[in-house]
Amino acid sequence: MISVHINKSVLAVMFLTLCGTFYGQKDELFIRINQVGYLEDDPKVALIFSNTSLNTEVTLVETENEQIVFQGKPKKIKNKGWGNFRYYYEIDFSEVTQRGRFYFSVENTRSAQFGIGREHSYKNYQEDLLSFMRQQRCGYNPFLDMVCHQKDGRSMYGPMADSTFIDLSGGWHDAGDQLKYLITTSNATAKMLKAYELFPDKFADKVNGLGQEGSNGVPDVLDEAKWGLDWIHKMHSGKDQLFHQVADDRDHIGMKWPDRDSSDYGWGPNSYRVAYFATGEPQGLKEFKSKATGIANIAGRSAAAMAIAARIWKNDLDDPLFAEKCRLAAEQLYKMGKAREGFQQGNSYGAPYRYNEDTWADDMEWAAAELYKNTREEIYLEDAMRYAEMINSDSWMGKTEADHYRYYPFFNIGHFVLYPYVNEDFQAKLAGYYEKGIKACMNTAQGNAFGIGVPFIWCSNNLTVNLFSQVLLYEKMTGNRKYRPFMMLQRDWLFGRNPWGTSMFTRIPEYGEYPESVHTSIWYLTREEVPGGLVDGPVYASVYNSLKGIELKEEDEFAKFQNDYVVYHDDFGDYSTNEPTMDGTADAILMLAYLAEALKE
Ligand SMILES: [Ca+2]
Ligand SMILES: [Ca+2]
Ligand SMILES: [Ca+2]
Repeated sequence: MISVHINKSVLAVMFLTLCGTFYGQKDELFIRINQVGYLEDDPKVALIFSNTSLNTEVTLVETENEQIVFQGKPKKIKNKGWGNFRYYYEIDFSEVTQRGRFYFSVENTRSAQFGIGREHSYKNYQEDLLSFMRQQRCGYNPFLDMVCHQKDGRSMYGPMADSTFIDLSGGWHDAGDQLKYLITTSNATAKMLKAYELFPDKFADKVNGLGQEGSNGVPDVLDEAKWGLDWIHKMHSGKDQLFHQVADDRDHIGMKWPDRDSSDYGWGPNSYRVAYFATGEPQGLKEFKSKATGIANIAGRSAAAMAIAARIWKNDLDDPLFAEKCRLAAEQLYKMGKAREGFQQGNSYGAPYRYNEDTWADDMEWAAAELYKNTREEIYLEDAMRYAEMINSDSWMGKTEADHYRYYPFFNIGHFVLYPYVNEDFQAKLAGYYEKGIKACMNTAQGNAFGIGVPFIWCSNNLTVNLFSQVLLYEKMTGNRKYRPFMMLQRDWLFGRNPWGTSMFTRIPEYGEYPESVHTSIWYLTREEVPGGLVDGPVYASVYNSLKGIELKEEDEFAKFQNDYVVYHDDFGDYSTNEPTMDGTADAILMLAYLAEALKE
């Protein structure tokens, strides 16, 4: 069957080629735009690629009245597009500021629809991302209305006897799997809190603390952050104690309902799961050991989350009890990080994959800056400045390879938090650190037709989101918008201006091309499309070909756009490009909140 199919395709291609040669018929052309859309004054550049040269004008049509609002001749571009296409063109329609819904028309091809203006484009998609976060909840999952993993967990490496029960229920399932990491949860929690602090008028109140329908007087972004905070409080199981991971890759045994988790950590299936204590030493219960030199990465980020929470629950939510609990935890966690500078990585059991974070000064800078904001104690300012210079511009930016999660959390928000409290010279230094990373990414972007500035290592979408955030916060620090066109190209890549013409968020936009067959239990078991999950994203073909256990389950709808450089598959079987991650989604809330409409009371 397969060989017959291939022969037919080959014949079809030969036939089309002959027709093109002898009868002048045009090959297919592909128009790539941001399917969600653009704000009125955004730079707007569509991309067209084809195997034949294009000599006609393209028109932009307003959908409601079928009116042409713009016409222009595409400009040929020389940068590589990676794919199997000979000609790449761009069409700059930044001058169009009319709000509404539009599509491009070129010869007989129509682009996907998109919007201009917040109400026609970004609306309130950050709310979808929050609903995806609720779908990841562990302990009680409101999407499934299901109680799970109540026996998390039994300790290893802790000061207590091994296998001691500790209540670590709660938190979020990390991605398509059901592990829980402080590495990602500390960042997700703190980033949601920052998104709220930066854009407080962008968040609705439609669910209660358990994530069930019905408002509770608390913005849902804070309900979600509190789900993370409550779990971090449990992981911080004593004044000088910290757990960093619950479960390990023994989880990876196929798709399972969270309340019927057949993985077995030595206490039988669907029972207790292992809880790893943060010792600052290498860990691993089988042959694959992590590296570790301390605990400051996870203690620092957890302290940052707690410090921000102390502020918000005191000032905005008028809950002095919870605020005080967070204030105290922030102080203790920060002390622990300072005493044990260095990093603790994720643990693996039977496979070599883990979170290889080895940066920690970024996290301590963030914590110290947030603590200084709360307390104005000089020591925190001194520490934050010292850690800032230590981490400098150290980042994945500009690199073509980096260990998985080495430079986590992918951009250092600590520089932004510290900025208002230092003198002009130091401010210039902090802005310079951001600028160096941005310029390195722009340099990467110059090598391709899409203007995308990230390496296609695992979780490239996560890098793209954080590059956007870094430019946005650079703008907020300096008032300088010179990198805005580049920032918007990164965003546009995530919503369809890429070789595959697909959004990287599940069901966003609902009328567009987006990831459907995602690598999650919930999709596999319920076939329900949960909106708002950011998938891992495109990877180097070399990465894809080297990973274990990947097998596509469907015919590849994007086959003609795959190439020997970078690939993306909307396929349940591809856990390297199509698995939504909890932390990538949480990171993207900041970007989508910025782009969203303010909520009308
Ligand atoms: Ca709420
Ligand atoms: Ca770090
Ligand atoms: Ca799709």
